[in-house]
Amino acid sequence: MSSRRNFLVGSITTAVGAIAGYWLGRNRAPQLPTEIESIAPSKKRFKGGLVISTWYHGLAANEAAWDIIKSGGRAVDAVEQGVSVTEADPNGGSVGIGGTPDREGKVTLDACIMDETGNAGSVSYLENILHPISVARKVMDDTPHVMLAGDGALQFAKEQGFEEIDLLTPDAKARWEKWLEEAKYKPIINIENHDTIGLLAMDKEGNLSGACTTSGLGFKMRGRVGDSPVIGAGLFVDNEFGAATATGLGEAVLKTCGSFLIVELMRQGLSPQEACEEGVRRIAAGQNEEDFQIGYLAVNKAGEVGAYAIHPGFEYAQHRDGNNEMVKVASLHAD
Ligand code: SD4
Repeated sequence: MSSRRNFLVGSITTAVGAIAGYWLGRNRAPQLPTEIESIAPSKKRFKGGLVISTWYHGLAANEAAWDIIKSGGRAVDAVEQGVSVTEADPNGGSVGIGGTPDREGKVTLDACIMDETGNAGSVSYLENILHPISVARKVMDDTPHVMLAGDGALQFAKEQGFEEIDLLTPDAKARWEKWLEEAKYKPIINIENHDTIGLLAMDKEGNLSGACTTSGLGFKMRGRVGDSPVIGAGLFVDNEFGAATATGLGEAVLKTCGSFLIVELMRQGLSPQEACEEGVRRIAAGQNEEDFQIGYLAVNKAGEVGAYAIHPGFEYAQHRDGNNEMVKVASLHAD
């Protein structure tokens, strides 16, 4: 009896194992070889120092970042200082003070930072703090966490000595009041809604870091968080291969893990330009991309830079070899 039961249990187990094995085998993606030549980090290493950042406000941000890089400082300090310039500029309209508010008239900020060790910190839905990037840096350096949100992020910021201030400038308030007249919620390509700063820097040790900070989509729903504070979406750094950042409609970047995808493509051997183009194509493949803008910016360890957008209009600022200048970016659609 007992041997019959053992036999039955054994047979059932074998049958279930065989079926599971069949299905697993059938559904499993082909195994990648454990060693892929293109995954070896490139031997070409750039050591001249380099700063790149999204949009025109990147010029001023790059200068502040370059001050740190040129004197031999760390890339992570450079990216924090760089984007702090944009956060403190009340005329920007999309980052820090002066940022466009949400539908309720509240300015809510998202920011993240990632260093050369793969460490990362982030805040989202943070109100009343001038420098969300520095709070994100504190989250990275002084807590065991990666991301703090909303009231908890504000509480942490205050505990760390950050002062609360009103971020809604008269200009931003006027934009909101104008918007309330029709209260239409439609992402607009390139203008008004899109001006996040994503800044990537390579220091003279050849180490990479990145920062990304924004007030997010103008007139967003209260509580809405975009891609910019999400590691792997708005920003990703892999110090062996490269770094990438995103600007534009965060939902599309979130759904494709945009910046991680681009860095991963560089890891697989693509150039920064090829990787950004593929990242944009990946978004365009699944969505109605005529209606919104995405811009990607990336750099690899060799110091090669790439950028690509869905629509014309995206540009980035590049500080290299003593020159800080704007570079226009090619796009998928000619418009
Ligand atoms: C967001 N990606 O919150 C941000 C907006 C942006 O340039 O990039 N603007 O979706």
